[in-house]
Amino acid sequence: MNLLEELDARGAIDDVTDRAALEELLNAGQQKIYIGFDPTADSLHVGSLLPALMLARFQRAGHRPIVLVGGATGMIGDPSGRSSERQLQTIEQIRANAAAIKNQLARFFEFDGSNAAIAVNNYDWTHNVSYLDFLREVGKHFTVNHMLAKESVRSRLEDREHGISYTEFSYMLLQAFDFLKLFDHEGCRIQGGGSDQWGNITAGIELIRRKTGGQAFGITFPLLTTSSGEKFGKSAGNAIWLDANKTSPYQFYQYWINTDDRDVARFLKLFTFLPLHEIEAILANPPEQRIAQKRLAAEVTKLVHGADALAQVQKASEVLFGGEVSGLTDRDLAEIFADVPSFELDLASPLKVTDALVRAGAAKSKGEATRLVAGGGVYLNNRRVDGPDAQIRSEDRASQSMLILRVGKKSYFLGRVSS
Ligand code: 383
Repeated sequence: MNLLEELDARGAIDDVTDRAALEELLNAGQQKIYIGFDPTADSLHVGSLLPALMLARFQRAGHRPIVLVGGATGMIGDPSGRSSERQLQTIEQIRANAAAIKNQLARFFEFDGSNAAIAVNNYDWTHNVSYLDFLREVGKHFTVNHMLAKESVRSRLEDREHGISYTEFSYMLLQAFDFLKLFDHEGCRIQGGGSDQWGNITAGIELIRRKTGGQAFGITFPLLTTSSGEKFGKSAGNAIWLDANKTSPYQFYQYWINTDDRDVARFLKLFTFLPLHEIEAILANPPEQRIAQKRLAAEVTKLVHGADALAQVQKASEVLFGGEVSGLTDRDLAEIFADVPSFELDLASPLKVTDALVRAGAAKSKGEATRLVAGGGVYLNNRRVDGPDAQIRSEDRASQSMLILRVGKKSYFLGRVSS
């Protein structure tokens, strides 16, 4: 299978310009391919994974990825796929965001060797181009008629209430200018992106043809939907970020674990580097074992947060199933047990387990608490409590200031130790 066939088999291609010629170009030798990311936030989210992986797949196939951060385009705002005008960001914000996402992107690529990745920022070649020069050199090659026909503009023209500013209307010219620059200076002939980028990418191909007579190519991948109707990359309305401070590795892992059975085959192909035959073998397991979801979550978490973080979240995920509660932090425990009742306790002096059970609301009375412990159904940090006289001491904390009480198989209570 050649690269495009492999991408097809993974469901990673929505559209390609002149496929036959692109296939020939890729077979002929090393090529450069670029994808742009605008610094619209201080972190990428899972929606950026597909483009990053697309570039990484080209790199693994021997080609050179160019990762473009849109320091210039981020100052304007891409209208593609948006139903309303964007708010302009401050220059400081854009700079800070650009630095943050550049770091995040770097972890997906090799920056050494014969097919090293290249990082660029379009601010570098855009900021000192004069308005007059731009209109003469770039604007002259586009008819407004043609620009109005692009989906990103057309949809906003139909919606008269929102409309589109002249600023956002001009966005496609900036992205076209980037492609021309990378074509001229880097010999880059391919641009990738999500299907929302089709209009911007083809604008660049057209500009290159008009200015140089050369042929450039575009390849887009599908924008994802989920079977459940929840937007891909959101959980209860919140974006799933790649920054561990915005979405913890535990929440990130859980997002993938919760993948619908109907989506898991598609996601394994799109979001992992696992060979297709291995994915088939994983999918042959009974769906109720959720082996496919666990593998998907493990692969993507490792890719984004690293092997150590993965080991930690896997361990944390076992805690809810009676696994060992050790080596975890307050933050881990607070996340794992976000949805269970919590209670305060003071361990300046030892506290009887039965008293703690009443405090936690796990038993209505001391009598009930005593019967629960005597029946062998009470656990402190997932270890069975011996008898009704057992005490909880300061050193029984599972993390800095937390411990876990459990009654029966599934009733958990999070204890917050005040001193
Ligand atoms: C800027 C300058 C270029 C080429 C591309 C750009 C950015 C592009 C854009 N992309 C989106 C973004 O940055 O707005 N105009 O949020 C998203 N991408 C990728 C992919 C996607 C697109 O970063 O479909 C999803 O992630 O293309 O929406 O010279």
